[in-house]
Amino acid sequence: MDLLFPPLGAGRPATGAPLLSLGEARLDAAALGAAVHAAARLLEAEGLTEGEPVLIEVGGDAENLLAVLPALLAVMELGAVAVPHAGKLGHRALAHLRADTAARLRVGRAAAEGSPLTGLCTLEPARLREAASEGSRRGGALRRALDDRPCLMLYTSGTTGSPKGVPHSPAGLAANLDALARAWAWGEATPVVHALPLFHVHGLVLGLFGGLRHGGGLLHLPRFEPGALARAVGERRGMLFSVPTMLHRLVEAGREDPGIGEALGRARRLISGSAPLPRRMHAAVEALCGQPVFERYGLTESAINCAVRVEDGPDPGFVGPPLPGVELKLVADDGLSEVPSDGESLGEVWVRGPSVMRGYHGQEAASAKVLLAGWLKTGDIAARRADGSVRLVGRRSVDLIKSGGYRIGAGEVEAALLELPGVAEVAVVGVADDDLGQRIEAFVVPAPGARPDPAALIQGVAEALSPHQRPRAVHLRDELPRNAMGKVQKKLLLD
Ligand code: MLC
Ligand code: AMP
Repeated sequence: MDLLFPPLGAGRPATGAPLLSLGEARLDAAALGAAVHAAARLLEAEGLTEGEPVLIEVGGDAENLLAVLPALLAVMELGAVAVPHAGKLGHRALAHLRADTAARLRVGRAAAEGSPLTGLCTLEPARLREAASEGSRRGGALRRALDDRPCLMLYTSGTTGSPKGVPHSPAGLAANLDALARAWAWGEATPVVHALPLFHVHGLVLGLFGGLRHGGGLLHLPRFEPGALARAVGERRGMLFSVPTMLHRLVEAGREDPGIGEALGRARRLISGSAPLPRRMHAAVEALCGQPVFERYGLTESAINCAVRVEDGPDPGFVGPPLPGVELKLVADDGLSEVPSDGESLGEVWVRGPSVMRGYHGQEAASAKVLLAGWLKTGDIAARRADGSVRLVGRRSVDLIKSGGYRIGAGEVEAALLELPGVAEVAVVGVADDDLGQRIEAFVVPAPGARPDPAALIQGVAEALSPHQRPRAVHLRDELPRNAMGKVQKKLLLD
């Protein structure tokens, strides 16, 4: 039977090579397998049922993650649905996650007093560590077949409203990871190194699941620091997974510290994704370390769609052709016809394939808006060369912001701001930023007689949603520019 994570399957010889490295800790296949089994036994003892969602807090330090990640894998192996979330998720976002999943169980640190997670049955890291140290590989885990039932649900923002859950299945994930392995010659000799968060496609699916599935493993740094990341990639001769903001900071830090360029130069491959990497950054990274960057393009709703193939060589400005098994077309404004692949004509990217979601969790209307006969309307605008390579040029909506590689819905931030004292009206925009790609800024009309403190509003969003969704600047205004219909003219705010 084909498994999602073959190196964890019973009967495989333990090589002793690290499969999961966190901080100073190194787990080989046998040690990780034992930790997953131990977590599975605890989950079974809590009465975990097939298809049940389990909230998993993938935050904190290396020690914490070392306990939590095997539990995440165990949830998937037992036929339930892992729902990872940030350790710093705010109260509004947590309340939504709890309500939307109707979860009964969670894995993570004890909920703080008054937390929306209070009352859920909780498996804490200390308990997981204790169970793992008891050893013994009993229990029914590590046998998840490549079926179509959800094993993972990732939450992502839309232009309006609260985040929506995107279910993924083992069959879809495996197809995606196997296609990427061919594009990047990614096998057990290629460890992944990254400092990405573990609640998104990039860090979790590609980094952790890819490292496990292809056998090279993952070295994860829970905190991004340019020098430490460069050294780790160089020492392991690993494949760096990064977002453009990280490459920008590596280049900046490399100006002061020549060791960064030397270490990056020893990497097996440099990969960037989640947001556009400007051509000048491709050039700056290559000047720093002598290595080209390969880009790939994906969405929470589809996993990875396109990747520049190693055999084709680097292709700055392009995200590569569709992966094997992915159908891609560029659709004109009429929503019907396809634009020609002439390198210039622009259309919306539609994709179809095994890893494209079947629909958002419990959201029929929202799903129908973006899905048509299996095609996902991505909202991304692109041109395509005759050889199939795709060049992304922007997004359909200004209300989906990409900041530091995080996807942030303007509507969610606006709703959080409107709940704060002294705020009458608000408009949130993404402003071009050399480091973050886009920087969130908020324009706020105070309530009559009020004078809200911008710093308090920024803090309020960080605490309600998460730190990365906070505006980097808040501007107080007497009124917002509106058209004759009363709709806020965000483009005028960006001028
Ligand atoms: C700052 N902090 C605050 C705060 N201000 N905390 C509370 N309240 C406030 N007001 C804290 C943060 O929590 C964090 O702490 C630290 O200060 C720095 O926060 P930051 O300034 O927001 O982070 P920054 O340095 O800007 O982060 C840059 C970054 C990050 C590149 C490291 O943006 C990042 O990790 N991006 C990756 C996003 C990603 O993986 N996207 C993939 C999506 S999947 P602490 O303790 O946390 O350090 C996808 C599909 C695909 O897109 O194609 O891949
Ligand atoms: P998310 O759901 O967080 O994965 O965000 C998906 C969005 O990230 C896509 O719709 C794109 O707009 C953007 N994206 C991902 N990869 C790239 C890339 N290589 N270049 C430009 N944009 C990208």
